[in-house]
Amino acid sequence: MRQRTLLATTLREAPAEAETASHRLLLRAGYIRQLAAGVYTFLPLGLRALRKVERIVREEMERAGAQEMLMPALQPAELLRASGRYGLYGPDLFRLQDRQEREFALGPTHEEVVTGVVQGEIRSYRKLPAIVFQVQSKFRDERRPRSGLLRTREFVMKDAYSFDADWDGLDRSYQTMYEAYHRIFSRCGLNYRAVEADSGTIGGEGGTHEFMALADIGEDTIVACPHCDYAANMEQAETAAPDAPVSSADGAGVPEPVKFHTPGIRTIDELERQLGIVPRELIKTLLYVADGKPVAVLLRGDHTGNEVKIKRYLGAEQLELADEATVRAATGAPVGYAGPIGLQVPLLVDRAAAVMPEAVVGAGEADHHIRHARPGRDFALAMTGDFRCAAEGDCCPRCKDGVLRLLRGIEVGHVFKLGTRYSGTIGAAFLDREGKERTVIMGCYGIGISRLLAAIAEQHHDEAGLKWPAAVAPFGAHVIPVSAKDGTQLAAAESIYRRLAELGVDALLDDRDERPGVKFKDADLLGIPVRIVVGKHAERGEVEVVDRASGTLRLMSIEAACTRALAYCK
Ligand code: 9G3
Repeated sequence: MRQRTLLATTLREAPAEAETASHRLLLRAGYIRQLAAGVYTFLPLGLRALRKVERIVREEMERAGAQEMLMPALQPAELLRASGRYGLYGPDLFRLQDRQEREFALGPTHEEVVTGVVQGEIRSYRKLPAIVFQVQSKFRDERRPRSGLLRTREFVMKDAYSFDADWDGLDRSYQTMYEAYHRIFSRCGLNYRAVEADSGTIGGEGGTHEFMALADIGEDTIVACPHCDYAANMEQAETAAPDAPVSSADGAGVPEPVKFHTPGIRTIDELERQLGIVPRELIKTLLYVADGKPVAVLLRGDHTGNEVKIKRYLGAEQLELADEATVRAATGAPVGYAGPIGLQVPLLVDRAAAVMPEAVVGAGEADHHIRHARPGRDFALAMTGDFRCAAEGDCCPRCKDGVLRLLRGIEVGHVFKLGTRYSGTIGAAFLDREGKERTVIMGCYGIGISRLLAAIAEQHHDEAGLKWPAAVAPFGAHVIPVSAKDGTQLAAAESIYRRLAELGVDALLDDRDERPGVKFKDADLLGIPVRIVVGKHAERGEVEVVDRASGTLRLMSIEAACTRALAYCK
């Protein structure tokens, strides 16, 4: 394409609200433009890159045996009601009415729709397994859209769904898709981890994995062991069972609990700064409300409560920290002084707290704490479990050798074993080889295509601009005549542009009447991986080949330069 016609103006700087690199650079380089909060236009450059990502996804989905289809964005509300999700997602769901005031939603995902469609097409075990996928816009009214394409209210998703006759079949489909995801993210040049995850609100009975692009601005925290391949989303990450209590079994050496005056000392930090009590010597008592009922969670002072684990243990739908009034009502003490001794609410004790020989705890009375509280002696250990977040430095719960590290990630893919969560409610059955009716076993597999493009940009840029991996770059090469006036350079650039087209390299020719500095600054912003600069050497039939990622520059013949550019596209 000729850059003179390209619909893309580069900006000297991005708007103030653009904090992340991909947001700033995709705007400055003319890839996207914001229409509304979390709603973006893909200009030609952005769409070309998006299409490159889609092509990789399609190729790997088809290689995995999935068939592409396309479902509507408009979904009748009664379909979402049938699966119980019309209310579940509340304000996140875009709702609208048609001219007869019939209720619809703009599809945030398509489990219900695809189950109904496939039910109509598959009646016999002979048609199973089946995997279908689509690449389509999804709509979710995010409370806080942000970071450009990383969190939008309309986005492009590849969503795939597998249908099997039994659980073994689902395991095979899941494994096939899991491996396809590895190929997709590798081909996109992404630095990513597949992590064990929590199935959250989607339901389903099986495992689930998330694919996380490593990035400091990532919203998710990953726990990873450098020694074995254990990696999990922080929400789900197990913690190693602590060593058994070291002190004598009956704690004979532990004195009776002693209350002491701690006026105005309400936080762990103040206990440490004013009384020298370190967090590891404490057991903190967190009050939660689970489905309306107060529960106390006891954790060692330096640990953090994991609400996904607590919720799962209690089988609770709703879980939130108790407010001040609830803490007072349940514990008789203000926040900061709640303690386990004599507390009349269920106690969930994290394993690491349960094995402490003794601890400082809140006294359940304003301005007082208690020393020498002993788990099991002074308060019950009826409900002990893993209720804490894994922490940097924990030993790996799998190999027990590695020391866990925390990484930040952007979720770009998520694969789920759904089981009969939708086929059971929407109804998708088949006749097995004995003619018996059975419910299909499903899996679902998502990739945020537009988010993936932004994640790649987050990992591939420098202060001058984007640095696309060749596989997703909007053009295969950038041909730049240095002088817009020099006939030799222009002619050489034109012939290179034509030669590249013959070789099948889709190039961008900077034919603009601009100063060299402007052309090079823009080329740095656009981030096309290889640049052929046609300068004064053109008289001798030589051009510069510049590698955008490394900055290396090499002088070579025009033919060699074209061959070199072709090599990038392989
Ligand atoms: C909704 C709304 C938001 C949602 C969902 C439904 C997330 C919802 C989870 C998934 C699960 C899988 C198929 C591809 C892979 C991911 N946010 N999820 O179901 F109504 Cl408003 O989308 N879907």
